[in-house]
Amino acid sequence: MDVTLVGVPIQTGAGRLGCEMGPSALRIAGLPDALRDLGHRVTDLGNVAPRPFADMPHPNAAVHHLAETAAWIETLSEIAYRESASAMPIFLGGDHALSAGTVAGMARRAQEKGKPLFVLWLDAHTDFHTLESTVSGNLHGTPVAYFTGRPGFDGYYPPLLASVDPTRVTMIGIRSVDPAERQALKGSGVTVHDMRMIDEHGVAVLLRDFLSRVEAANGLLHVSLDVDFLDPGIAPAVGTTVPGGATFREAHLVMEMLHDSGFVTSLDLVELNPFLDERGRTATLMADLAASLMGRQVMDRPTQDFSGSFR
Ligand code: Z70
Ligand code: MN
Ligand code: MN
Ligand code: MN
Repeated sequence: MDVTLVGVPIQTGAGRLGCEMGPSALRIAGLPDALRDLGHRVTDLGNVAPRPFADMPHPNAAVHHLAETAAWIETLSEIAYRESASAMPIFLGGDHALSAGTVAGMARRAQEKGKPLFVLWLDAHTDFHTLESTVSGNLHGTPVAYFTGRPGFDGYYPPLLASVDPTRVTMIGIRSVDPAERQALKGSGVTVHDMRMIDEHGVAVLLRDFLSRVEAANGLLHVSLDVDFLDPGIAPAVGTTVPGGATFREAHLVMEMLHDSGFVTSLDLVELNPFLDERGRTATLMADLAASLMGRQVMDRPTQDFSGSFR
């Protein structure tokens, strides 16, 4: 498969600094070579930069870095649309605000192909705030509301050329939802599988159900993997740790099932904050999960971790 890696050193959407080092850490963890070893033709565009921006105040005083984040979103929407014409783009984040752009661009691509776009959101959070409802003002809490076409972004984020039908969005791993998000999600059509659902049914049942809907509709599938989908015990490199996340085995199973489905057309790896990592273990795990999604089998997982070494 042709794969394009896009480094996205955005950190303006998060509440603390460090995500801008995410793309470097994912490369150092060996992601490009792991994909090449699987037989993919990999082009790394390096790190990209947002278009120029000017100050943009918002009535919600909590909102911070709006202009820079909006510039990133516009740039990334164009890159996702352009690159997906000929390859599978993999976005190396960077905080989760980047997905407002990548998913918007993929929605445009899907529209042009006459196919529906499905989104699998693997996250502790629903990221369903608008610019008005966010309390923290951290814009990584807003991408899903934006790309599903909720009002509240007009004149701030770039105009949506194509939106994602909320009934085609499924979230797995959810365990931290703000009151305004919970209210907005009710009746939105978004499928929210919280951790209790995983515990009761097993993640495979939930994912199989979603994948059968993608298949029935012959859709494109965008996967957005937030580091905090994982339990902080195995993935400590996140700004806000939320206990009770997905295990190593659950996360790998999700990736392996996604690979087997053959539906995934684009991927975000987001919220890795290498400043908070322990000897690169979270970066290594994220690279390992991406390799599993791209075809690495359980029996082929490396027995030892040589990431970060020259070879
Ligand atoms: C909360 C907020 C958030 C991380 C997303 C959390 C948002 N709903 N935090 N990802 N790490 O601040 O809006
Ligand atoms: Mn936050
Ligand atoms: Mn998120
Ligand atoms: Mn999150």
